Amino acid sequence: MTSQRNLGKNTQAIHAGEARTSTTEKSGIPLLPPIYQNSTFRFTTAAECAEAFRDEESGYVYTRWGNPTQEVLEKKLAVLEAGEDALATASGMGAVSTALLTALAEGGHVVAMENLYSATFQILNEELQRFGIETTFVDATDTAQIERAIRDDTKVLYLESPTNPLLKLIDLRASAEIAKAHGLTSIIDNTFATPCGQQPIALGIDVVVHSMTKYLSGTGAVIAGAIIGEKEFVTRAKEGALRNFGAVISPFNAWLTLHGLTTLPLRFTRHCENAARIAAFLETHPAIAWVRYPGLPSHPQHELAEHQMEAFGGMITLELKGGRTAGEHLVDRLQLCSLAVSLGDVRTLICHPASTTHSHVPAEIRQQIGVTDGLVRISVGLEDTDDIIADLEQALQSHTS
Ligand code: LCS
Repeated sequence: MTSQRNLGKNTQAIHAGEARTSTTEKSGIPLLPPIYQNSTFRFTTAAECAEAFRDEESGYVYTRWGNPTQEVLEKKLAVLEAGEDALATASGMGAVSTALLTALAEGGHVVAMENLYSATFQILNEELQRFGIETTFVDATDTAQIERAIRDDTKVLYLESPTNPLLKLIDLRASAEIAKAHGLTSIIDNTFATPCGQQPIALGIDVVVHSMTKYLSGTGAVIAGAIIGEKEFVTRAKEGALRNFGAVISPFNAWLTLHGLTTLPLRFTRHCENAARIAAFLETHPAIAWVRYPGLPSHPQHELAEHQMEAFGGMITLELKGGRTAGEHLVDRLQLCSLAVSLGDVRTLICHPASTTHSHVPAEIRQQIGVTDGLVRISVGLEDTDDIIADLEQALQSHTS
């Protein structure tokens, strides 16, 4: 495994975690890791079964506790995110909740970025509150605000960068240093950047979570999530919150994600190339007030993006001059791009966060964090860029003309 960490990203995505030697006496190893679509495992003796219960490393017992297909995926994820160990989960929210439940104890306190995926915001703002765990939301683009919000009982620093949907960036190295100095567990949702766009663990962050529903699986076929971090944390998550609360990934979804991951670096490069061209086109369009893309020099934190990101991703956010009406008009007229939530798909997906992904966030908080009514989010797909631009152009023109 150690040597796999020195390989290139494409090689890691294809080979890491996969068997090179046969586990049976027969020769011929399946080139694709097989799918173990079973809930339980049979033992031949009581002693063998008891041993598997005593020592978890010694064998598979029950798929909620572990499954060979899931474990190949987890080994690949750990290598790609440069973490010691990884855990696959049933969804991105399964990863977020499992990571938080593992890092927190009764009555603790969280400092979190104010602009987060809406369900994560709800977990922190509502669900955990019910158990006496408070969260202070700050604009973590200003790291001084993180430091100021830390209390004696703070246990976790929770971040997203780039954020959903505003593509704000947080200085991860500086944030990780603050967390370390105060003994906090730092957690980042790396869904938008992927391990190809930024490597938070190498920048000092403790735990990475993902919605693998997005770029990591890549084809829009699964709901899945992941946690990557130190072995001690991942083991606690696996043997505690994941197993007992039950957000385990199904073998089939683990298998689909595993194969999606093999093309992640290739896909991500193309997502980034397409997004860069489309962002530049949109920025010059008269119907658009502003465009936000970390790779554009006009992004307020472009310098930080260049410093901490290896690639700028496939997400673009823009504000239409005509507000909500113009936003609805745009999405109604698209012919190639799809009006859909989610992101990281091979297809270009466009959504209107105020009425969809962030509709559960109270209007005044939406306004405060910048999720305005004219905001449109584009997840740039892998189609030919000229075709995406032509579709956007005709949809925008029919409104302005
Ligand atoms: N984290 C981020 C940054 C997300 O964007 C999402 C879902 C999740 C976690 C949750 O992942 P899930 O449980 O759905 O796998 N984001 C969505 C979005 O922007 N549109 O639809 C879903």
